[in-house]
Amino acid sequence: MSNRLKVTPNDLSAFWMPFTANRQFKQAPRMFVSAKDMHYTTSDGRKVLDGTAGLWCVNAGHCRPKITEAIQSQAAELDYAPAFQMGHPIVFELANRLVDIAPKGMDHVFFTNSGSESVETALKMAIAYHRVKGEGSRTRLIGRERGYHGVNFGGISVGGIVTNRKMFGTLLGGVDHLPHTHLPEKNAFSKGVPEHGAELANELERLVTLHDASTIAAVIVEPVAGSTGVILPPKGYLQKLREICTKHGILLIFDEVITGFGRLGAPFAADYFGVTPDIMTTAKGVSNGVIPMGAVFVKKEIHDAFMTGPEHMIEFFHGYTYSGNPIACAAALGTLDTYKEEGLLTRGEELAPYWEDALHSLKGEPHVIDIRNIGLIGAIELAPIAGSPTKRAFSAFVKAFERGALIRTTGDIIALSPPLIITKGQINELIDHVRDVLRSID
Ligand code: PXG
Ligand code: PLP
Repeated sequence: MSNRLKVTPNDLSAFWMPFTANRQFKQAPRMFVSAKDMHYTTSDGRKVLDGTAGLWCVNAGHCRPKITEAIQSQAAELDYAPAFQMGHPIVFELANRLVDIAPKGMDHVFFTNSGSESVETALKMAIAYHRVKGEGSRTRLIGRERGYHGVNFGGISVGGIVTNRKMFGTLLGGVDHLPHTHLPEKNAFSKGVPEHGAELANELERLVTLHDASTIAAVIVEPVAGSTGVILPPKGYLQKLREICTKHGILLIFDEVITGFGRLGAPFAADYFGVTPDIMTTAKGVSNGVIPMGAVFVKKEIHDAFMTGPEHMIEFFHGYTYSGNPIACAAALGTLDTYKEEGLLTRGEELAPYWEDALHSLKGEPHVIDIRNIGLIGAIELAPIAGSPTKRAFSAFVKAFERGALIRTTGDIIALSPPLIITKGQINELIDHVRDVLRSID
């Protein structure tokens, strides 16, 4: 074992870990040291089946050769080029390749380095768009309860997860929220999109009546809410939101950071649901999670609205040092090649029925109060331990890791989202691990 694989607890203190119970982790660390395809290897040499594609990002599986080679050769050829007022060829190539697979009409791409940055970019674009169109009073942003849009100030303001908001002061002003669409009393154990709740989209009409359309810039929603525990849009809900936005001149932003790049069995959720937003935020799967990258897709009308004024002037005062970083672009091109060769952006469609049956076979196991699924996403909601919310799911997570499966938990919900290369045999294996874990926890 190399030196860097040997860690003692004293070595762990300097790194303040993100979204982690630091003190608990550092007493009993869980470490991965390598990965290949569907599996990680732990620091004590065990193989762990990846049931979550890392953090919903490693859609093509781990250490895929096309991606590794693309990064290696790009690093040796052009490591960095300034992102502002300069270019390099592969960022243009990548933008074109992305537009080729994007929903029709989304003709332009703005690069970021994460989902959180994609969200900030989209919100700023929406507000600035109305201003360049002469409607500068449209500044209000509408999010949704239980929404997750990353961790920056715009994202937590439109987001609806109280733990991510309450510590951070007054957030952005001029934000309102739609109700979430989680209706377990009507929709528990639905297979795929639930029947009940489309009328919740009409709440947007209520907000328009309250604030007036002339003050509202955009509505941002996850087509399928991931981070908050997999909440699906009721049948017809997204279509209704689209209609109401169009009627009132409000931009519709789909946050496809999780749903983008094949997760639902179609390239994007916009394709899956047949609803095209005005702006679409992505990250994660765009570069298989290997190098940080995000991409915001924009309709032609929005992009073109900025392309006025003197030609020597910057049109949109926004961008990141690493927007379109050459190595991230190489990783993304290697990722798109891998998706294409292996048909991964639509593979979930074939596997979804098998996935659905496997997941719903957990109905009736201890603690299970709901099961939800769509594409290659699954959620198993557990009854919380009275007085100790999240504890039951967390012990399921630790037990699963010990048994050889990586699952993800949020609240008392187990969320599953394996790499899109998963086999039927591995689906069985993953679900069997979860079943055994449910039978073994308190
Ligand atoms: N929007 C959505 C819809 C997301 O799911 C972000 C924005 C932020 O992306 P970055 O790259 O800034 O993290 C996300 C990220 C989980 C989990 O286990 C989910 C995310 C990230 C980490 C963990 O649910 N979603
Ligand atoms: N902070 C300082 C002091 C900077 O100079 C910059 C960029 O030049 C930033 C923050 C923003 O960094 P980034 O472009 O990587 O988001």
